[in-house]
Amino acid sequence: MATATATPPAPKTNRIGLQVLDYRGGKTTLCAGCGHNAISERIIDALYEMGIQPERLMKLSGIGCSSKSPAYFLSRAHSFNSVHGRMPSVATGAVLANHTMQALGVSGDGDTASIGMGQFVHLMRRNLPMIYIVEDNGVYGLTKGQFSATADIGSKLKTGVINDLPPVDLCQLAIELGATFVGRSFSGDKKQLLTMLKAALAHKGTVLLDVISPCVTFNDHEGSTKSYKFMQEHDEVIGEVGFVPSFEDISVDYDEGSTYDVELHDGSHLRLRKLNDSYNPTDRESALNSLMEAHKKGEVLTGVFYVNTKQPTFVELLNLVDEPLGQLPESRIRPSKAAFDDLMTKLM
Ligand SMILES: Cc1ncc(C[n+]2csc(CCOP(=O)(O)OP(=O)(O)O)c2C)c(N)n1
Ligand code: SF4
Ligand SMILES: [Mg+2]
Repeated sequence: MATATATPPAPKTNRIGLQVLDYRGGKTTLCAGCGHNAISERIIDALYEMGIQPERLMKLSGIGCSSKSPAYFLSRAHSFNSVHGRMPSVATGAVLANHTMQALGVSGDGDTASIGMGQFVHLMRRNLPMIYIVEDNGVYGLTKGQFSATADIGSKLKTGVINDLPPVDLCQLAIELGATFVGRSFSGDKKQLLTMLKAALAHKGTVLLDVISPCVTFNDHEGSTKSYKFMQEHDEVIGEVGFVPSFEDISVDYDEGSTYDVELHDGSHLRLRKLNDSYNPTDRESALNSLMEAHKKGEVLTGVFYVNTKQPTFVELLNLVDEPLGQLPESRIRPSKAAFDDLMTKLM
């Protein structure tokens, strides 16, 4: 008698019919246990769960172990690995050439806060629509673990060298300069990081996510303030982050008295639990004060610190046409001979 063969279950797909496999990249060459690998995993999950078409994503990075990581997620997306510290100018050009795509930048604390600082600050003040992730381990991992500009004062290298310079807080800087969605997370906090990434995908404007991402090879020892152990002991969550995407039922129950509800551009909702009455994530001063207070106490504050959904993006400020500039036909970008002649007459 013939035995019935069971039909294998259909693979799980997202809202655009793709499997999580469609969001994967090449095999990582980073050290086992490197925080950057966990961040790549969360990026894959967030893009899958939000149903972003892989070919609609542009991945941008600089130089460093962190900047290599876009090779390890979304092979089907477009990718540009720039010169060290120059990702912001490449991203600005790419977004202006095609603002209909989702831009995702991945950089390191060295790539951003040292060689790339000049470029970083100008990106933040323009509110260019993109997500900018700093995989922050306090060292230049790729060049064997020298201190970066985000290393805390008093932290110690494996060689015993103590850092005696104050750190640059990239979140504080981004808020001061004009970024409109600013937060910090930890590569070891799966739930918080995934939620923040999904909310970031629904925001229109510059998102800066500083993700503490321990370097297991050069900065995970006693005396480091960017180690797994230090983060487990000093991570102070500013308020639980919740996110309801526009394609789900937004009436999900929440207590208005204890939660800030911020409607994002695509109709999604970011929900932040209130921890105290003086903190308001839509108020820059509140956000900056909280970060400064946390520094004084030696805590690493994580969560979404600041959101502003009212500020026009750089694309809106420039009044760009709806279509990608890079795809406009010559007839729309080249002034006619009559227009040139007219201009020349006026200049004479
Ligand atoms: C112009 C230039 N200067 C210096 C270097 C050497 N270099 C390569 S990566 C790097 C720092 C990387 O640190 P970070 O951005 O924190 O990335 P990580 O490796 O820690 O993830 C440096 C200084 C370089 N490649 N190019
Ligand atoms: S050296 Fe550090 S930052 Fe680079 S891959 Fe290894 S653990 Fe990650
Ligand atoms: Mg680094």
